[in-house]
Amino acid sequence: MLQALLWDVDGTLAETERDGHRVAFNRAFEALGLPWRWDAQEYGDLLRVTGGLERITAYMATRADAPAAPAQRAALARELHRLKNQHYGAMAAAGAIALRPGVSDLIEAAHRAGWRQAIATTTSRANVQSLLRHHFGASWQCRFDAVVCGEDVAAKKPAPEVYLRVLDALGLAPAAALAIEDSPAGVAAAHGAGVPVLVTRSAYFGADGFDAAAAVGPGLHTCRLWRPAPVDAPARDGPLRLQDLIAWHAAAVAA
Ligand code: XBP
Ligand code: MG
Repeated sequence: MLQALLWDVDGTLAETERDGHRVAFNRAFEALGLPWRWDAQEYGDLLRVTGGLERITAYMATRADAPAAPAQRAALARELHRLKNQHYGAMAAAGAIALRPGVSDLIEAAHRAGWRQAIATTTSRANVQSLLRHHFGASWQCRFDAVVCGEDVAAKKPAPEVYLRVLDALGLAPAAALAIEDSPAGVAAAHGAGVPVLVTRSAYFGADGFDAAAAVGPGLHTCRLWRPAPVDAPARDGPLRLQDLIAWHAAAVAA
């Protein structure tokens, strides 16, 4: 039986990658006088590396104008990541990063129904806090029974550790939960932990296959264009309902 929703953050709750982290990285480059700039398309390729610190470190390995000495390069990566998170926090706090349509309603519906909910993300805790405090207020943590972030794990997604830690915190078996993700790395992480997963397609992963997912669709705000389709979807319009999630989860667990 479905007892908990496990939410990914970046790409799932909001288009944080394109509209938040990317922009904030560019501001950090500018602040340090670096000529590097990431446009939306290049950033999509860079997302193959999960974790902001890991991403900038991997990027520097491709740049002739990055510091050659490993210690200097690592220090620059840390400083850029710190500055990036500072800019990201300011943007999130100012409301510059909107939640994706349907996200808030589904979180509230699950909360009212007494479902347990958790955050399972590879982003830094400070970033999660700034985004959710802005959208759900100072008491945002009341909606989530566990919040596991990038700092809490030794191996980020696609490793399953973040999901295993959330399950442990909730005291639940994997089959009692449903993950909501947007990326191949996120789906692999949930799948690796044995958690059925729903994919809400985001800006950067619109064309990926997601064979391991219980259902794949364009967003939580609509019951249209989901595969498989919600049971009575042809006869209705509007957002996904908790019943749709229950049905997909049951089918995934039975498969
Ligand atoms: C996605 C990530 C994150 C962000 C950047 O996380 O890989 O690393 O791109 O955040 P998820 P940080 O989809 O699991 O939420 O710079 O804080 O790592
Ligand atoms: Mg994501």
